Amino acid sequence: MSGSIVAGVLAPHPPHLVYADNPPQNEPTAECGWETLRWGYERLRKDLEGLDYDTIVVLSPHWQTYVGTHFLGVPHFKSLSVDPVFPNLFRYHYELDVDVALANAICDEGRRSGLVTKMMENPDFRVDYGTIVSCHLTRPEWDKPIVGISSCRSAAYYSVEVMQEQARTLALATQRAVEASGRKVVLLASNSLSHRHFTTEAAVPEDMSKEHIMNHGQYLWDMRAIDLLRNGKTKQFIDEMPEFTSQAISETDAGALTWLLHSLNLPTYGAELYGYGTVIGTGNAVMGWFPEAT
Ligand code: 2X7
Ligand code: FE2
Repeated sequence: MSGSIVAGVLAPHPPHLVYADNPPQNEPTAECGWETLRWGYERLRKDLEGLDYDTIVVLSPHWQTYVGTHFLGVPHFKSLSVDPVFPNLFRYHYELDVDVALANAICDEGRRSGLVTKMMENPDFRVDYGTIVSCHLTRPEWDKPIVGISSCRSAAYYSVEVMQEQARTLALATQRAVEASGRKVVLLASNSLSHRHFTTEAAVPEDMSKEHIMNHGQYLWDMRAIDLLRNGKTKQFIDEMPEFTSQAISETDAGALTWLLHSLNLPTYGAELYGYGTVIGTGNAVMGWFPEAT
């Protein structure tokens, strides 16, 4: 049977959201915080519960590889993930399974399409917090294997346009590999929208009287992006991505959202918006696309 992509999710990864949820895996504890995003993720999880799927495929901006795109290639990882900037919020004990067969298939398809790709086979590798946070918030049970994909940083080395071309090629490779695998998958683009952030932290991190967007310009960019995506103007959003990425210093520079939207064939149907909120001044939206519901 042919595999398929049953959902695509814009799944931002501020570790603050895990901290505020107080799961048993995380050492620090919080009183509350960032509810509009956490409640948004809660609604996303309810919608995903109604879907039958085998694997979560996630592309993370915080696994940065400077020569090509890499894929987690070890069946099981277990370790402690500590956020380098927020060790006070995120000390998370993770244990996860990898769908190595599907990872290999995407890696091979990508290479056949001209991308530089590589399987990451070091069993002591520490999985990045972007992958862990997005997967945790989407499926805290950790009962589905994942495919972890790195960000090859071509926006930094070349330009957003080059990043977009490579992300599109990776998306087509992902589609072909998923179809051939027979798997039903959920794709996650793990990234924030606008990404200017405060450089100091409130004494109580979850003090929401201190949380707000960095500036009005960033807010306007986020609203524009969300409006386009909610109205199925995905192609227009992709065309505006170079300006959005540079003006809003957006985490879309990683290629995750471009990869997701091309994997979904640039949807002309609207995305479901589950929530929007700021985290230390950055703009974050949880959004979902359900190709089989259209
Ligand atoms: O990685 C992040 C992020 N993208 C946004 C906000 C806060 C922390 O970490
Ligand atoms: Fe990030």
